[in-house]
Amino acid sequence: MRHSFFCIDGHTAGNPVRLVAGGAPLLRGASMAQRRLDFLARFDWIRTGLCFEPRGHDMMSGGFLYPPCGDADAAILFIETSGCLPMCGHGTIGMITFGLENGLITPREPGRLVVEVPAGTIDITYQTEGDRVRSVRIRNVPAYVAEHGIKVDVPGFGPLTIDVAYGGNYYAIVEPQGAYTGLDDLGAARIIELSRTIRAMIREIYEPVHPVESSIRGVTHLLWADKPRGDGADGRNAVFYGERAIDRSPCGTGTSARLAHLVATGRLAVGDRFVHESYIGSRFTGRVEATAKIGGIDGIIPSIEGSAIATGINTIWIDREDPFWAGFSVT
Ligand code: PYC
Repeated sequence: MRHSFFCIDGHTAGNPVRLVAGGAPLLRGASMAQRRLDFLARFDWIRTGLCFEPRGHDMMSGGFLYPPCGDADAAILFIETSGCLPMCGHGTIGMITFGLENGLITPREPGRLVVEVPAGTIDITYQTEGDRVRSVRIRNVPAYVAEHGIKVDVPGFGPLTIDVAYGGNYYAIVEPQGAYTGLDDLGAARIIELSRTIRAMIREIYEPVHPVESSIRGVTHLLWADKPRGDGADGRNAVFYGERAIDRSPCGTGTSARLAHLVATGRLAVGDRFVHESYIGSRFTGRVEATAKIGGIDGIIPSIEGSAIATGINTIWIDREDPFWAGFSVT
């Protein structure tokens, strides 16, 4: 049996976005958080088939547009090599751009959208020029610091002190210290190798659980923070996800977590802007929009702004006669 998925492929700030415009399964659930669990239980083969090799690769990421459960313009379910994320910033920027440019999303009010994602509801504003969407700004779900000062002694590298912050996913944030002197001194291969070890070490001793939505839990991503490289930037980062991926974009949920972290440690305040560079030098503009409470915990409402480009359309088949119909991942 052959399943067809009609995709618009592209990238946000260099990181891939595969918008699956046709072929989404019908999901059960009264919220996107419930629909995410239903998808994982019954349709995870679609994610692995579309994201893993041979149809995808280590960084592959994207999602489906769904009708909203409540009073929103649209809903998104994210797929990625590491699972179905509660929220994905670069993915949202890409899917909203491709959805608007191709008539898949019709805003009730031009320039604004309310979108349901598994992590909550996000507000979007966007700028257009003719038929093109030039930028998308996401007022994200509340972000907060979940834990300060986790100590790990990384074999072959040395001791690190790490904070964990939430920006739609939980991030272990590694700032320059000890043997970590900056992203360029490490290089991509070493960042990936160390990130896998550090994430496993943190998972053994600590599991964050979202105070309001308990299906969101666990450290999934690592954010290596660094000083900026280009003019006008305020910081640079490399976000590790899945098993071998470094986000090519500055990472929307990572930037959100980093903003909460910088506010919690007194280095940013409400109203501040933070231009974040990625490993490859692409940029998002982050802003600290407001303070927030997350189940009684102090946090912020972050926003992230960036742009995306479609690279083509792609009809992908998952054919049950293909020995690799559900994809594979080489570890
Ligand atoms: O932009 O939020 C993001 C993201 C998460 C994982 C990769 N990108």
